[in-house]
Amino acid sequence: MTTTRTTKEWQAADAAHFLHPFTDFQALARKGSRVITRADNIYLWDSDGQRILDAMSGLWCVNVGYGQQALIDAATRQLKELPFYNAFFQTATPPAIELAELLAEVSPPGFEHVFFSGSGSEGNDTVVRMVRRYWDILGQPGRQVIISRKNAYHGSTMAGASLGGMTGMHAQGGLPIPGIVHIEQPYWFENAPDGMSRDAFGLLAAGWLEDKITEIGADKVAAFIGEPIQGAGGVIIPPATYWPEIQRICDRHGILLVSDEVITGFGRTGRWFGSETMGFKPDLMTFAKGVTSGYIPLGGVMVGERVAKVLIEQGGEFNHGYTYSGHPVACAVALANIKLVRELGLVERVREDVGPYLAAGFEQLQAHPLVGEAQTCGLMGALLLVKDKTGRDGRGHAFDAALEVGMVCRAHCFANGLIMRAVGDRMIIAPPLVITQAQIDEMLALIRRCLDLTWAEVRTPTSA
Ligand code: PXG
Repeated sequence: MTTTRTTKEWQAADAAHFLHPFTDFQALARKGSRVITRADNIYLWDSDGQRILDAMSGLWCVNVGYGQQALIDAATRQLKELPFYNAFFQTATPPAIELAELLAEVSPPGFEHVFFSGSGSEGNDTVVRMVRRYWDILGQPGRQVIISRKNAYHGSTMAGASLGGMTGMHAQGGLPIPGIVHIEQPYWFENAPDGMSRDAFGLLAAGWLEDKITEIGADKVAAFIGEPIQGAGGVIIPPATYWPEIQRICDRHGILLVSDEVITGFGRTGRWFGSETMGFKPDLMTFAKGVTSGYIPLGGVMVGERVAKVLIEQGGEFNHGYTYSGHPVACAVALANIKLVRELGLVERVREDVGPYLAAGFEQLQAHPLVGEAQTCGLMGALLLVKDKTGRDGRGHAFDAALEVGMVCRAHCFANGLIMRAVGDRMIIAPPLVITQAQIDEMLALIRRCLDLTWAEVRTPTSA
């Protein structure tokens, strides 16, 4: 049980003992953490009693919203029945077996097997181990290199951060580890040459993968990994031509294709998995977050037929696994969560109802003087804040990064009871999939107010 304290008391204890992730510890200690004490549906409350609309689903994970009794009951029942047993030494527990079965059911055809981890980062560590082992078993141990993309996010373990393309992370700790290389991302605003359509740019950007394969030699490349839509990188939605072309390139060179579905899995884009929305068929899919709606940690890798067959039939022992691979309480919560997603029809709802409704709302925001690009896919969305909207084929020009316009906007969001993330000058949202049309209206009104406040603060005489 936690005690009841004032905000100041929480902040003092927090600063004294708790090292937060991705945080300048001293700066936070000066300012004091925002302490979240409870939540319901799509709303949070902080220790001062302020209500906040959570347009980020916690951290891209609380897909069914807060306070779902079915998940709470599933955890309670399982904690009483069997709080832990492992899956090593030829044992298993009923929730892990049933979840493996259900995951195979909701995954695209050809995914009949799963390897469980405790998080998305661990899932991607498993991916690295598994793809290298795959080529090893096939007698091609030279195929070691995994190609990823700049600005990708694949986690914060040594392998996860190496697969990721965040320069700030690589700068700390001697990363990436050997055998991981990066190509440019399919970000039209930054990377498309002038005069090029989005679709033509999608093909150009996919071609960078083929260039890299040629440079390294296909016989050295194990796999390509990508998020169907880059999440932490700023909700970068690639042109429709991009992923099918990536698929063709991987097929042509026999390279494994890995879809990191940690954010895009379990309905976020209007299909069960983002690779289905983006039109490609991966060999492996990493998942976490939405599998339990974040109520309890769980991750893993869906293993497609091509890899599963080799691992199972020719592999012998795979020397890899975690204490919490298939944790029974986490698996019980995931089972309840996936059943609830089905019962509430959330995947179809995102595709046919709230997704299109959000898209229409974002289209109207496009007219705001600050908004250069407003894009959504399902219930992921990004607003790019720009200095002006003319030139460069209508893309306009970015603000000077030193102005930190995204952070200005984020501060207005916090002050107005809205959680929206800033990635550079991209303002991003990923609200719970249970959000209603009326709640989307409420969220859009808050966003508009915060854009107006930001505009009033940053507009200059030269701004259009
Ligand atoms: N893959 C992807 C695509 C992710 O988004 C991970 C792997 C790692 O998952 P774990 O469970 O190990 O954290 C993630 C996590 C942000 C932010 O700032 C995003 C994530 C994590 C922390 C912050 O948007 N995504």
